[in-house]
Amino acid sequence: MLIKKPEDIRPSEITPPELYRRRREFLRGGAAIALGLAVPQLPGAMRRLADAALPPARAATRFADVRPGPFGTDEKRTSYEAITTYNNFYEFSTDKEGPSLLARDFQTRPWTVSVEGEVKHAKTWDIDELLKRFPLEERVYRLRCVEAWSMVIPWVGFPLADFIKTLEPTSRAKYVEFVTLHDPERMPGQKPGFFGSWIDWPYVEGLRIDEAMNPLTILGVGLYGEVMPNQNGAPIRLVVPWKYGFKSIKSIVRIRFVEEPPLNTWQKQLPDEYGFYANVNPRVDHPRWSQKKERRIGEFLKRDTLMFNGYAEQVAHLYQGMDLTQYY
Ligand SMILES: Nc1nc2c(c(=O)[nH]1)N[C@H]1C(S)=C(S)[C@@H](COP(=O)(O)O)O[C@H]1N2
Ligand SMILES: [Mo]
Repeated sequence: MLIKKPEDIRPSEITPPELYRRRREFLRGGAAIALGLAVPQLPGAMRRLADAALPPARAATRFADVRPGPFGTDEKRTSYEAITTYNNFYEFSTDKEGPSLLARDFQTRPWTVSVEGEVKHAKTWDIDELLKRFPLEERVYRLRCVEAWSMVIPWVGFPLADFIKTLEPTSRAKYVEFVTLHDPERMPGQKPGFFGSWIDWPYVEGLRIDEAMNPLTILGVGLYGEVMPNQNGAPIRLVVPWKYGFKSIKSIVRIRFVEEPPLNTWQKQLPDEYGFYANVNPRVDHPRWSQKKERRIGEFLKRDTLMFNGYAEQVAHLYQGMDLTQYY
């Protein structure tokens, strides 16, 4: 989101000092190993240089069994480093680098996802029970942010449709609402008085039931074959590749089947700028900027943005006969 409020402050100002110290120590240790130098001998300036060059700590846990999934692009994948240090996750920071620092110690176990509303089998699922139940696939998808940048991310996840079929939605289930964790003690951006306090937490998103059942839609639990980094929405997030990135809600704790379209966070915060559908559409500009082109992270020249982010073949039929300038 390109929204800077006056109360926005840089993560350096909100990072608890002991966290900053720990990060510096951690980085310095790593830098020393990388450079083959003893820590105390590193002069300050050089140490800072080495710190800046270091990638963030990597979640080392690899999934044992991930089969290749459909719809993959063979475009160049964005680097792990860029995917995990250039994030939008306002529960932690409004700064792109902020979530990678501030979500480092976020605890994602125990974690439950409650299924509620218009379904036969409402129940609270333990995340590890979900992971055991559904076979994991790799899906290499483009992600197009409404801010006009994009990435190619090799997600690990499973089709949301597989999950929904087991739940047996009732005939009244027309929409699905997704909700992120609301816990200001664990998500500093949710604390009153912090940079994110102008947002009405928790973060909410919604899909029409046929969008949720589309084979492109997955619940993501990892990337590059590894467990989802916290800053990318651990332990479980939505991935809807034909819609602007903000629909792909992170760190989900509740999935509710409802009759009416849920009011999603950005539509609620800025109703003149964001609607319910948020399909990637180069022909419908954002009121404050064009959506015709995008900057692929890691590339210099801008690319043309594709209708439905290049997934028209899979999803254009969902919107047949709808005026997409009205339903944006
Ligand atoms: N709960 C929550 N989910 C969120 C966001 C957020 O701030 N909070 N940001 C969204 C936006 S604007 C984008 S572009 C994507 C970014 O996902 P990534 O950081 O994994 O690339 O997450 C989306 N999901
Ligand atoms: Mo975004």
